Amino acid sequence: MMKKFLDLGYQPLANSYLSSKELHKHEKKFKLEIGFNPKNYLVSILHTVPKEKMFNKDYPYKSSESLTMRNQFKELSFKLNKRFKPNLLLEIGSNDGAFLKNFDKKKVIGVEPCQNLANITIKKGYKTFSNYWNVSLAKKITKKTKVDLIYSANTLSHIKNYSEIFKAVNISLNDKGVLVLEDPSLLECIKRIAYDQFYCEHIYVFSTIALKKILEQFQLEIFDIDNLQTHGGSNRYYIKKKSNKDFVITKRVLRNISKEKKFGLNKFSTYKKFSKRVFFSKKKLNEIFDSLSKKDKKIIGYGATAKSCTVLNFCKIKEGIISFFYDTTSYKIGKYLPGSKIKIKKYKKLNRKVADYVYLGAWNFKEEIFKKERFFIKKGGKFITHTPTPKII
Ligand code: JHZ
Repeated sequence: MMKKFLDLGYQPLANSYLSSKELHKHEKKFKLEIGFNPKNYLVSILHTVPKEKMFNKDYPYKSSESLTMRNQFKELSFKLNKRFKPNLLLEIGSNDGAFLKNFDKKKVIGVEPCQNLANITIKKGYKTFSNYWNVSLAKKITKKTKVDLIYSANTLSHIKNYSEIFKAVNISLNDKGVLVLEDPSLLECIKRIAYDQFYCEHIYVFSTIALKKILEQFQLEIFDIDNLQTHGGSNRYYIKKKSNKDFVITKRVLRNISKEKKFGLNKFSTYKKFSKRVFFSKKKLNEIFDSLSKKDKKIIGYGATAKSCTVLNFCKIKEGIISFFYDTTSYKIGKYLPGSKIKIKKYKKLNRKVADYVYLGAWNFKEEIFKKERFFIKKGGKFITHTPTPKII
């Protein structure tokens, strides 16, 4: 049923940063192939890794690490309060509480399977369940009171069994309640040749047309959409139970659907073209690194993202080409990127003594980073990006 269109080779677990002790041990790698299902338009990776291997007590990614995300969650909390006035809200994949902390503690419940992250909100007094979201948890949490709003950002794309998610949502959500989902947009991913949206954790990259089809199976429907710049282009879907007639389906939903169909997200040929562009992108990026290395330019990386794992391993960029990465996440500092084994150092403001060129691992935070590093830019420092086309900026 799934038709393969892209092979990104063998890849290590994207968020499994290596300690110096692990550096010389054998790293387990997994085939990263991407496919398209012509029946429901779903795009997904073809070989999945058990969730316990990825989302556990050592999960390194914290949503609060970026100012952009902190601001966005704050803004969104105002918006949701104003539009839906929820008395009780539940977040699936609450991470370190970047979103939850904008609400009254009595009015929110977090669900976060990674214990190290759940502990952060538990310690701050937020009711948080350190579990995977599923039917039995939904029954337990909302036995007495159902919730008015369920929010989940960058979580649905990580869960193989989406049926379980929506079944559980139907149990916990009031009949008049709203489900708000936020995930990278497939249209933006394809347009920007952002093939690094594919890695072990991102089982799906959703389009509106695919999500719509899935939701139909659970008597749920999208009634509004926000197109966001977040994470290199995301969609925020507002979803209701079909039986709820309080919300009309906005023109934005219809516009997104026709935009995606016009672009060809419902056709396999679109993905084959994308695949060709990905290989071209690899060639171009390698040419840039090769020419700078020949000139003995100092190159470092910025933002040791999960996405970087796909790029570095697919393009075979190793330590020696990029000397090290800067990152602000304490858990990543002192470790090495999986596969490429490039060291991660504690972030310091960029200056020309350290680097001539900086590869943007966190390209999705380009604006925030460029603002922070204006001094480096003023002094002639340059950045390298692979999206939408590999270039020096
Ligand atoms: P960022 C993770 O992906 C994993 P990643 C996950 N699978 C997912 O879906 C998304 O998040 C949402 C650093 N940084 O957000 C912090 C700086 O050092 O692009 C982070 O390590 N300085 C759950 O890892 C990384 O970059 C800065 O100024 O691809 C950003 O990671 C900024 C802005 C970030 O997600």
